[in-house]
Amino acid sequence: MLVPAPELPALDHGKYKGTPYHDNHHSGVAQAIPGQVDCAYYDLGGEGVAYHDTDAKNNGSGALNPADGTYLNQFRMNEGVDTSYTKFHDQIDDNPYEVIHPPENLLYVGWTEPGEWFKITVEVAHAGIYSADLLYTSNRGGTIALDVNGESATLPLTIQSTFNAADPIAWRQWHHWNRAPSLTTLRLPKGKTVLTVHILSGGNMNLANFDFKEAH
Ligand SMILES: [Ca+2]
Ligand SMILES: [Ca+2]
Repeated sequence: MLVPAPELPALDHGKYKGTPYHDNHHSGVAQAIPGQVDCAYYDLGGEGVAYHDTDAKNNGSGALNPADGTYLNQFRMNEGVDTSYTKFHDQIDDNPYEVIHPPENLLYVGWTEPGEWFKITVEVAHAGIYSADLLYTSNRGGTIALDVNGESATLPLTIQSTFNAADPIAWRQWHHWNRAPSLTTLRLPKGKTVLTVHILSGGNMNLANFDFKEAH
């Protein structure tokens, strides 16, 4: 849903202290639009700056995924946002009850709760209207919303439930992947831009990535 904006909000470089994510395996270059924007590479800057999470613990990295020295299990394990990755053993994220199969070892943000948010600095090739697909799971549905440079840019976006009663394994309801086509359309300014992903209601979602394409 497009919300007309009389003026594109510009990024206030003096105000926002977050920076694009980087580590030894991932460059600090802002994720590019058009293109796929991975939620797990939300910005560096910590609680209250780059994100707000319900608890300071990462319930995925270092917890569900024990700290064993591997990159994926220990990914951002000391940050509050809860992150995990897709697993194909035992038909966890490669199961017959999901709509699509995600890539293996794909990092995502999970354990989402209403009121949580995280920011991602992106680099937009040119100003324009973009549509975004979302790769996600949601075992009971919910709503999210996006800000652009701190200004509300979408109405609440309905995330369809991926609950499938046919699945005999209860915990796997968190692993039924789907792609929401053109979940939203939004206007983006050219250049360095900060997106904020807000969890509004429902929670219990796994958010892997938004795929931004220019809308024609
Ligand atoms: Ca947490
Ligand atoms: Ca959380």
